Amino acid sequence: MSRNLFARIGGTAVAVAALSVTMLATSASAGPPPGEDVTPNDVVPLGPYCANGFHCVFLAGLGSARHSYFNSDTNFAGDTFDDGTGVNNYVWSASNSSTGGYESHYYYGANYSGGLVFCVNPGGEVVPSELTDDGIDGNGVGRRDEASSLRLRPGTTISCFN
Ligand SMILES: [Ca+2]
Ligand SMILES: [Ca+2]
Repeated sequence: MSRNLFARIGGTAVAVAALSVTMLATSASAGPPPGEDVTPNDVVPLGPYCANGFHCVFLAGLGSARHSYFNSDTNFAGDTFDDGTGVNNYVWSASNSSTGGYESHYYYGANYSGGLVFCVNPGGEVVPSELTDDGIDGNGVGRRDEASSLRLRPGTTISCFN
């Protein structure tokens, strides 16, 4: 059983609460019709729990222990969440607050090797329930506890989490 089980359960509860808020906010502001002028906030929506311009990863659910990347990062080894836990092969969720239109692409290995674990569009997020997990960290199977590097990519045709 994970040594972070309790932290992760707490994070999941926060994530569920955040999702409810997000859904309410979304239904209350469906956005302007096509062709209508939009405000800057509509043009560059932020991802949840992630500061303007950053690409964020979390130990458990969104809003749990976090590490914020401003640029691509070739190796998560040695990086830590804000509770001190290591990031490498320990990411359960992610959020993208890029202001330059960059997608967050996470790879199984260092230096963007080993294939794509998942990617997140600007203003988007992925929560733990959307990612599979075989229970073994860093073995290249499943999508939780697998990310080891992050590459920022300008808009691609790859389908990413929104
Ligand atoms: Ca690093
Ligand atoms: Ca695994």
